Amino acid sequence: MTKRVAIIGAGPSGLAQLRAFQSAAQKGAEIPEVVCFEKQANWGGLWNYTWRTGVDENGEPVHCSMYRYLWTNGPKEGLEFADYSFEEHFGKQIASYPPRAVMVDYIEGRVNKAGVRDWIRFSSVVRWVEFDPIAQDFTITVHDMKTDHVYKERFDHVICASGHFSSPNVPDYPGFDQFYGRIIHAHDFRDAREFAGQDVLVVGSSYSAEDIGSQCWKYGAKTVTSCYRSAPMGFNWPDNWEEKQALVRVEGKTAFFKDGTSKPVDAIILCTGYKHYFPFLPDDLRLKTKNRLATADLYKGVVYVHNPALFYLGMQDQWFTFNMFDAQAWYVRDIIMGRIAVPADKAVLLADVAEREEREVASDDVKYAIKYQGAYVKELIADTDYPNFDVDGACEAFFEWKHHKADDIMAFRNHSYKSVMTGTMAPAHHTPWKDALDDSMEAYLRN
Ligand code: FAD
Ligand code: NA7
Repeated sequence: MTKRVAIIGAGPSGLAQLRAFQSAAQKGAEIPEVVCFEKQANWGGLWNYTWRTGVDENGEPVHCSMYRYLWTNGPKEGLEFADYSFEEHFGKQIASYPPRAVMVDYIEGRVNKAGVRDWIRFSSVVRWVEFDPIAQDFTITVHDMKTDHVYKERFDHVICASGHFSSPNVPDYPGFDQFYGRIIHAHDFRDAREFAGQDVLVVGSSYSAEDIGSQCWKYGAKTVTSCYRSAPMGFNWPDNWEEKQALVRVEGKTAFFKDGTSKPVDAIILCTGYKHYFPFLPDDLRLKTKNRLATADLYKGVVYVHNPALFYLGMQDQWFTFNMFDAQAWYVRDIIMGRIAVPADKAVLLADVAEREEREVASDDVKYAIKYQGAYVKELIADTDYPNFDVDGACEAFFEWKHHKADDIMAFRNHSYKSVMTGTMAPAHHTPWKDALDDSMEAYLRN
């Protein structure tokens, strides 16, 4: 009997998995029956923008953490699909930091070409997954929101691709309950124009703090203050941006910081990261990990050590994204199709995880971390037929990106890099990022 495989989520990771199976079928292999469950009405995961915050049209938590005017925060040359270049999709090379709408078009292009949309059941929320140790299979409980029908189906394998930048980590600070203004988490940030003319405080010192602060600055905030718990971002900020030590408390409209200073603020945006959150998984199947490069409990970063019939995609913190998800998806496909063997001895799986963790913490240098994840991508693609690509070249693009950010944080997106898939240099964008207020696809592609 044909194996049945369930994929949870049709974001970039889940779509990579669909494309991996479809590509094997295209080459003549017999593939399992694949069903992808997606709770949103469309594919694209986080890239599928919605104005909604809180709950969606079905009363489910909104998945989207993206916002208007978002441009990629790293060069597209680091994430390009090895089997579907930007040039193939757009018919020309495009600039290096595309806005979200351009990225969605690219993501969709590959899966439209592969013809896998019919494999996805949209508006279908996975409510629960159980493993039957006797039958050695999984039962998935799904809520079909279109028909308001809850049903169960059995699968031999489950691939969890539900993302981990959607459930916000929301700390509380003394005085928040009395604050005279708006307090939101980055997950609910949608339009920077809301903060035009305001004194904005962003809490956190990672990607969301940097980019949401920059969006507010670009779209007319009066001042931006960012504050850090561990280490400052340390960029050369514009004159009306100040970076402070940790927030301690707020009183009325005044924020107080660890260094003893204070400042009046109109709004507080908590850019305090996300939680790996799987409300549909029981204790024995649920991944518990921090946002790091070497996830806990995943052999080769994808096989759940406590039940190797269960896989997770994209659960790492990410330098590499789309092509890393591809590398993982091709690898998982080949395990399921019997092309790659997973050691039967659990001690071997655990040793693999321990070795990855040890290697990750050996250095806190950024270049080391980028190379570490690059090596992981290489390791996986070496064992499958995913098109080989110049991973070191992609790492070089990331190194340059880091330099460009250090040079001028509000201008790094004006730089261009060379595609490691086609060898073509990206053109310079026609308008500097800080002046490009119209980020529609039409405007962006006018190069
Ligand atoms: P997601 O994109 O989160 O997709 C998961 C999917 O699973 C969603 O469609 C969701 O609806 C579905 N799902 C979840 N639970 C269920 C359920 N119970 N039942 C059914 N379906 C379910 N990466 C970059 O490369 N470049 C960037 O510029 C960039 N910017 C980012 C900006 C922000 C604000 C954030 C939050 C992330 C950004 N990322 C960026 C990283 C991002 O994680 C990846 O690009 C990518 O979206 C991850 O894909 P994924 O499929 O693993 O997860
Ligand atoms: P990250 O990268 O996980 O960073 C979370 C940040 O939030 C980080 O600076 C943390 O500081 C800070 N943090 C976490 N908890 C607190 C509390 N309680 N108080 C103050 N600061 C806190 O999440 P991002 O949202 O920036 O990025 C996630 C993805 O979205 C990323 O892949 C991007 O592509 C977009 P710490 O350094 O731990 O002290």
